[in-house]
Amino acid sequence: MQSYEQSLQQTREFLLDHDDYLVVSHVQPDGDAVSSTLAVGWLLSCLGKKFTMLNEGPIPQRMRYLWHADQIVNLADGELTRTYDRVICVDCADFQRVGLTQRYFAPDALIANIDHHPTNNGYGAVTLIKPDAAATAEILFDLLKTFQVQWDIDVATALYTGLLTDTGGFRYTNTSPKVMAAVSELLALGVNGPELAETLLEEMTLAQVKVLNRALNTLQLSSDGDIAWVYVTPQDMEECGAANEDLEGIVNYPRNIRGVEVGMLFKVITERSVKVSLRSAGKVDVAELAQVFGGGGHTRAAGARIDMTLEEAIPRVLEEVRKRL
Ligand SMILES: [Mn+2]
Repeated sequence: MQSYEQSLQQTREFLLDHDDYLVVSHVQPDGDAVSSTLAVGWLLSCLGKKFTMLNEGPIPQRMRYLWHADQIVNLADGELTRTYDRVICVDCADFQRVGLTQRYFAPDALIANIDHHPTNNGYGAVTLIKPDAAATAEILFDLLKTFQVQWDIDVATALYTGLLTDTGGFRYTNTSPKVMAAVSELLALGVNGPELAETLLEEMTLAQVKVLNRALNTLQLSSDGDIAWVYVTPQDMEECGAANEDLEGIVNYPRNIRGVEVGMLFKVITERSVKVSLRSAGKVDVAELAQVFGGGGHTRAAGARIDMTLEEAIPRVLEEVRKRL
């Protein structure tokens, strides 16, 4: 098992020794996924390397102020015309998380896997995994330090965005002294913390409020009051004009009820497919629980896609939660 320092060096060499990279992150990208993609792109551009940034879907509207966010190719808008031999995956706990972007990986592509999920399975030729990092952005903060590049407000804002969003606004247990030291440096580079908090954490679209209202109308509590859940259907999404990104944060409402240990959001995808988001108050390791269903994540925040109807999936997940309480 190589040390974190060795992994940083190995990743540094991977970036210096090659050219023409594909930089990807997970489907339905969050703040850390987007900012990590851009921080790697920023570094590669400083190194004079060719690169393409790619995601399966669109970048959430609220993150489009980020440096070169408009240059992340979205497969919903268009295809790439070729494959890549050098791929950098950020914030992806397993290979499947990259979604349809894997079509553009050459069959023998060398992959660098940069991530902070404890459930990361170590795919790729180069691995830079730090499970106790608050965000992939924290790992990239360390990686960028190994290069002689002049940091600017663009990269500082990207890194800050990943740290801010993955720590829930510097509130979750992953908000370590290391995070705050990094944040201190980023603020000194001119990052506008309050404005980012407003844009990324506070501001809601009307569609978001409407779909939240629908979800809260489905709220149910277990008889012991320690598990709470809500669900959203495709019809809700359509009638509210909501996109996937509008569901962000909804799962915190059931979780925030006093006495609740596990909060859940079920999103119906199709007749026989449901996505569940899980949040834990601390007693239950929801990353481990999500793995039962082929998903993953962090001990307090995880998710999985389950090929069942909503009516089948809810009791099945409840049973697994109950076992752990
Ligand atoms: Mn992350």
